[in-house]
Order: sequence, then C-alpha cells, then structure tokens
Amino acid sequence: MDAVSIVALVVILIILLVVAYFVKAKFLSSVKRDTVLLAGLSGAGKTHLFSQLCHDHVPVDTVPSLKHNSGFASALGDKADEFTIVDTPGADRLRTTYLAQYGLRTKALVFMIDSKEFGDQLKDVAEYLFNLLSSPLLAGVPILVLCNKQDYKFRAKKMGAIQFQLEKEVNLTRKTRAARLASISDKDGGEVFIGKQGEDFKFEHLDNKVEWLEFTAKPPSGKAEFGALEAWLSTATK
Ligand SMILES: Nc1nc2c(ncn2[C@@H]2O[C@H](COP(=O)(O)OP(=O)(O)O)[C@@H](O)[C@H]2O)c(=O)[nH]1
Ligand SMILES: [Mg+2]
Repeated sequence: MDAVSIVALVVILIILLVVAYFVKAKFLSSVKRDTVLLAGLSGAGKTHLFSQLCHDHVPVDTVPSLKHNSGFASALGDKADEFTIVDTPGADRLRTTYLAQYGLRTKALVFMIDSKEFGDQLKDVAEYLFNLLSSPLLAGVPILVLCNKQDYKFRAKKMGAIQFQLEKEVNLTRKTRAARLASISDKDGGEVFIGKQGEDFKFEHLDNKVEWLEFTAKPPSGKAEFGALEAWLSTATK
C-alpha cells in the first residue's frame, strides 16, 4: 500500500470515529428520563409495592425475583401523568446490569428498606445506596428512601434513626473506597465522589434531593396508605 492510500485510510477512519462519537452523544442526550426505579435489598417489599402501584391489587406473597418487572403507574390517579416503574431484583450480581440498562432513563429513585431488619442489614444497605449515589447515571435524580414495614411497631427502626445510621455507614464506605482507590492508584472512572470533601457525609450535601418516608406496603388491614408516596411520585415525575 502506498503512502497516499495509508493517509486516505487514516483520514477516513478519523472521520468515522468522529461521526460515531457525535451519534452516540446525540443518542445519550436524547434518552428520556421517564422511569421510576424501585431499588433496595431483597425482601424490602419492592415487588409488593410495585404490584399495588401498577395493578392496584394486593399480591400474594412473592418469591425473590431474578428478573426485573416493569409496568405503568400514575400518581394520585392522574392518568395523564403516567410513568414507567421498574421493580429491580435485589441480588448483587444483577445490580450493575439494571443500572446500566435504566440509569439514564431514571427520573426518580425509590430506595426501599426493610425497617425491621435494618439493624442487621445496615452494611449491605449502605453499600448498595452508596453505589447508586456515586453512579454518574443517577446524578441529580430525586430520591425517596422508603422505610417500609412500619407495621412492626416495636421492631421497625424509625426514619430518623435510619438516616442517622446510614450517614455514618456511608461515611465509612466512602473512606474505605477512597483508600482502596488511592492504593491501586487507578481512579475508577465509574464513580463520582459523593458529599462534601473534608466533611462527614450528610444526605443534604448531595446534588440529589433526598426525602424520607415511613411506610407499610402490607398493613394488617390489607390496603396500604399511598397518599404521601403518591404526592412524592407526582412531584418527582413532573
Ligand atoms: N409485615 C410486612 N411485610 C411486608 C411489607 N412489605 C412487604 N412485606 C413482605 O416482605 C416480603 C418481601 O416482599 P417483596 O415485595 O417480595 O420484597 P422484594 O424482594 O423487595 O421484592 C414478602 O413476604 C412481603 O409480603 C410490610 O410493609 N409489612
Ligand atoms: Mg422482588
């Protein structure tokens, strides 16, 4: 191959790369944020809530799902404001998959916690939440931390205590991650620093607006109280 052909080939290759870059950028910026993502450890009550929001019926006891469920729901019975809601499986190994699939589409995140088991699950809950908060795909997305299973009157942790403990634990996770990244001297581009540098972690330091709600997806009376949750969904999906 002569020099002219090689130069021509290189030029064509560069043009193709530039075109591919712009097409991808255009595609990414045109993805619409129209989805409410339901996340949290297995057993938190996500599928139970999902079925009620989507199908307006109380489901029979569910088994931990390996696949995500997706459906349409509307807040405050307003059909005009329907949004897609995705119930994600809690298993660790699937979390990156659905985050990659739905992250850019996420308009609002509902992070569900089993308030009764929270004491035992603190580390896992904090790590999962940390991963979501530090994902660039969810930058600025409003978050509702839904402290479920409040029907366990004496055993369920209240949202103030949950927030307090999570802030301490996320702070620790942030330190551990920072130390690990420094030790391998290879910044992982998939994570952004969360909170304020030099200060202990607080949810109020985030770009994401974080709100808290005590909730019971499966009350003894059968039908959950959706008022406060629907009001949040309605604002967050506007
Ligand atoms: N007591 C009580 N049980 C609940 C509540 N919400 C969900 N559950 C139960 O918790 C278990 C796990 O719920 P599920 O929706 O499958 O959790 P998921 O793994 O997050 O999808 C099921 O047996 C539900 O019936 C609640 O508010 N109170
Ligand atoms: Mg489930």
